[in-house]
Amino acid sequence: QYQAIENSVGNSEYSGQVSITTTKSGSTYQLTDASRGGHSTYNLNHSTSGKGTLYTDTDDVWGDGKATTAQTAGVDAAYGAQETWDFYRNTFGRNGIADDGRAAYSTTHYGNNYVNAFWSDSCFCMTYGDGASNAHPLTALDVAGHEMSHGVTAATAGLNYSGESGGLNEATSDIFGTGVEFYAGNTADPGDYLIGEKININGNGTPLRYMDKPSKDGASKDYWSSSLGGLDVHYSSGPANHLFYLLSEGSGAKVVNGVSYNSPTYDGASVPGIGRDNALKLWYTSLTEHFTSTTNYARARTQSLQAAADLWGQGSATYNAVADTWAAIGVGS
Ligand code: ASN
Ligand code: ZN
Ligand code: CA
Repeated sequence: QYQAIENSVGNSEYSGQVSITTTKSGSTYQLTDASRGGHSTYNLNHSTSGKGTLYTDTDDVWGDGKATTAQTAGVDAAYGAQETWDFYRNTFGRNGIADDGRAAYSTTHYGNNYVNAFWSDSCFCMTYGDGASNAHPLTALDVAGHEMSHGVTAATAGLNYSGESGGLNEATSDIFGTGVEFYAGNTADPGDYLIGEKININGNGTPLRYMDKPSKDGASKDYWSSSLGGLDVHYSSGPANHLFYLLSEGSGAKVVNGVSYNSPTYDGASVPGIGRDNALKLWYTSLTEHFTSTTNYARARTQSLQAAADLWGQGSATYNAVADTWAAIGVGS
């Protein structure tokens, strides 16, 4: 009675026309992806409680690319869940957010003018607001990957969401949200080192955060200092986001997928980078095998160097580049 339909067409708001997997039940289609644990996407229709209703469709062509059509946010959310699942599975061999094959579920159109999106461990689910004037749902790929990565952190290191560990928790979500965006290779939303560049959260088209130089947002820090832990976790994430950028691309000026970056270092010395794939592998290995709930920046340095030793050997060129990059954000020497 139920049949998985792969290569269904979705017209998303932020990622163009995408391929999604739906389920045929009788003569209607449901936004349930049986090929990825059975992830389902629901429409809260502006409620703030419950699950809402499962998106259904009669012709299996979903959304129209416009935020004013309710189904469109469902397409973006389903696509984000799909690409996040595939990123973790194909990059790290991780089988779902908790590595147990279990799907999360996503709810869209939460409340009114709600400018946020969030993961909750208690429901093992994602919730998306519609943004200011209900005009810009927070369903872009990097936001979806960011939020669901909070579930991965909770299932692994469990970084406490305050102080320096909270900044590392937030950075982990920015790092893997960015990993999801690059992984998807979507031409309408190509990979970049910006967070939230598609959702117009500031009303003037600027991104929410910048990984090459976090201070460009006016509040995040580029480098570690002893006062870092007193900041909001979305600002104390700055140095670790900066570390990830420098590991991926190296310091100085660079253009990636048409976006220009210029990344400084703490002492002005340049660092070469180890490539984005290695940077992601380093952070994932650190998160899942070395970090704990109380890891701070100093411990993240030594723990990630243990991960680098496991991956590439102590004293290897890659290991040494990782050590130098921690110094480039003001951690260690
Ligand atoms: N969007 C916010 C975040 O992921 C929501 C939250 O739960 N703090 O950091
Ligand atoms: Zn977050
Ligand atoms: Ca981005």
